[in-house]
Amino acid sequence: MLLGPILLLLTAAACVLFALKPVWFPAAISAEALAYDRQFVWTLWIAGAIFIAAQILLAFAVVRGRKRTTAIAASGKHRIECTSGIATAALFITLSVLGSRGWAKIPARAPGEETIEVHAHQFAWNFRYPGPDGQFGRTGIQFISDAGGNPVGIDPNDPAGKDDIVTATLRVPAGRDVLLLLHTRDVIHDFFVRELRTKQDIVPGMEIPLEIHVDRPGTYEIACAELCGLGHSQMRSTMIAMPPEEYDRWKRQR
Ligand SMILES: [Cu+2]
Repeated sequence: MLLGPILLLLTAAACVLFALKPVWFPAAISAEALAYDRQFVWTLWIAGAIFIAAQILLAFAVVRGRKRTTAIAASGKHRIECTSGIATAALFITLSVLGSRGWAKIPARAPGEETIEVHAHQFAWNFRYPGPDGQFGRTGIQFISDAGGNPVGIDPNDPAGKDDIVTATLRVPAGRDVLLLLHTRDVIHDFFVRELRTKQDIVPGMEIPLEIHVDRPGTYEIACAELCGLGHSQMRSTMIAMPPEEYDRWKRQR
């Protein structure tokens, strides 16, 4: 008899937590992140409604059926099984189609965008800007030296690399398209900024493009979202989205 009310109480508590949102996502800072949030809320409402209905039904069945000592065969009711199966499939296919449309809207490479290289390794991030000449210098594994101040491995013999800027903090211009070229020198890492609602794996031997467009200036955490070794939890950095003029000034002064 008690199990029914307990189920309803747990359901009500879960609803209150979702309604009051004591812990929730940080504010979205791009159009893609807002689209993600809209999709998330849709999914949450639908899943929430099904959850509540299922719990009420369960509590009802527990209370009503408590005196029966023999189980009733639930299988063989083809109509109920087929209807619920088809309804569930239709719901999840619709949700995933809607979600993939949001994902597909993330723009491909746009002309005139700011290109920045992201270099991950156990357990730190580095960022490289092409400098005033607009060209990245050649790199090679043999030139990588964390102690020597060359974590990216820029070839000292290439003049194009002389003006490259290498930092431990990612600065991006707010309101402009930014193309991040993701690299890792050891294992798989994952570039994750919560406010962008974006996670992208970085695979050794590949250059992975990631287009971002930050609308709101501010300071945001970059975390590695791939368990990449013992120091994984320490692998974090900061993304500073600056007003475009301020960003240009910062780059000139480097
Ligand atoms: Cu990592």
